[in-house]
Amino acid sequence: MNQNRNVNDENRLNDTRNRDIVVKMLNERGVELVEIAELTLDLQAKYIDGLTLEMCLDHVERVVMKREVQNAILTGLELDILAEKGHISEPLKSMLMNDYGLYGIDEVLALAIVNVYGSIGFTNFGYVDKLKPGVIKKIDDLGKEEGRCNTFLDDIVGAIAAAAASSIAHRFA
Ligand SMILES: [Ca+2]
Repeated sequence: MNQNRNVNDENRLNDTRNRDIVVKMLNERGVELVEIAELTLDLQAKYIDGLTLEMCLDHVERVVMKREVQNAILTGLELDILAEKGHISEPLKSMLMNDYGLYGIDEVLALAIVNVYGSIGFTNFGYVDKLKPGVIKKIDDLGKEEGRCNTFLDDIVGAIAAAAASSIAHRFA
């Protein structure tokens, strides 16, 4: 019993520490959590009266506390960064640097985030991926700059927004 409690405490500490790491990584890649919350508000405002940006930010915070989400962020952003540094071999290097349309693994990785709140998340993610609202457009434009790779970042940010929207939907269901 005691040992289980220690393991749980330790896991919680790790999640909090990794939360700080992934938020810092997102910031360094040019994304603030509040910009993700704006996407979430966009997705959910029409369904929930009186939904505020603060409430959306609160749910974005919950999403980035989840280990599956943290692992997907760590992996995806690391690949973008390694591609920029030239530390990835061909043919993957060119696919990542040119955001090759048929690569598809950026979306697959993002599904690990969307999955956390079940099937509602898929619809929201599809919507964000198609319309490219707000910060997603900014990320895509930045990614087209020479030497810059945002192949994973756009999908990860869209997926966090979609997962937060699903978390809100579950809360108000
Ligand atoms: Ca992408």
